[in-house]
Amino acid sequence: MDAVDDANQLQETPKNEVMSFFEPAPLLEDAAEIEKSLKEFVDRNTSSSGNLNGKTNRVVCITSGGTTVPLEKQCVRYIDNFSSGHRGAASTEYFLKAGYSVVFLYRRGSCQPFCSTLPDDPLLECFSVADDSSIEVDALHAEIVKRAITENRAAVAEGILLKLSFTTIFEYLQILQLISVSLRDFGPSAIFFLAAAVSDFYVPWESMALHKIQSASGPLDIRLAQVPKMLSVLRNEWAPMAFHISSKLETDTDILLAKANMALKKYKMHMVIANELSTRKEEVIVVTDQEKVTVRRDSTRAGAEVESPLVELVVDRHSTYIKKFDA
Ligand code: PAZ
Repeated sequence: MDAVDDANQLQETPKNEVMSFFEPAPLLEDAAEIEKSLKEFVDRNTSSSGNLNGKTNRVVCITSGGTTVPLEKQCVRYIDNFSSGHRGAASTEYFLKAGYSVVFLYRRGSCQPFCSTLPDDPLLECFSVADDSSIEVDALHAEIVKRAITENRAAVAEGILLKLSFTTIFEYLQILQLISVSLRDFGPSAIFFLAAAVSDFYVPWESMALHKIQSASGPLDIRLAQVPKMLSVLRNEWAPMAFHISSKLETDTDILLAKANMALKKYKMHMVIANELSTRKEEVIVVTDQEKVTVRRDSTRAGAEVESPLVELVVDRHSTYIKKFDA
């Protein structure tokens, strides 16, 4: 990349690009409901009795899973990506353990916190019909089912876990905006831990077909527009005081660190989690402006996840960040 490219890459996202994404986009049907849950969550977690783990009220918004790009307004077909939501779901558990309250913004149908050790089809594989009126958990899965149900319910009932779902890129970005504005009162005590795989390209709403695209007219020719880079808007306007962590995934290891560094500088992230597609469950490289830390799963422990040391590192660096505001 030459100097001119570099300068272009470091420019902020123009306001008109952001407006032209949001203005024609379909409005969230359940915006009022989402705002209400966010208000309840914020009230609960800013009150002195809010956080039961005795730490000051720290909060993290975790995004998880992939956004879809609809090809039709009455959507039959859409573009999707590989993300399973495991990183976001597992990290939610570790942040809760570390005393954080969590807003979990996840793709409908993707991995959920406390469920990673359940079989792929829990309903059919964990339960059996005992008689006409009762269903029981198979002994083999009893412990993990009990843990998943009790820990999830406890976190939701205590008001320290709020789950909000999205499917499309339009829903994702609108809900992220609502969350970031709602969490402003937490100032530097809030983290944005962006582990979703967000579409880079989309079909603008105004140029999208209304009905199912017909195959009779031959090969499909679609022009995708670039999704405006909302990271800089989140960082600079929606949640300027928060601690921001974005993720960068590549399949070509030769460009991974350069791309992570670029994201760090361009969007003024506090951390970028760099990972390669095939090894993302084994190791990640955490890039900040002062260090590059390789974080590995403890392969000597069965069931150990890379998200455990990763969240530990994030919590440590977030504590240092908060201290700067106390001084
Ligand atoms: O959801 P998952 O556990 O399968 O994968 C997580 C991840 C690797 C998609 C995510 O953490 C990530 O790196 N997101 C950024 C994707 C990107 O650069 O487009």
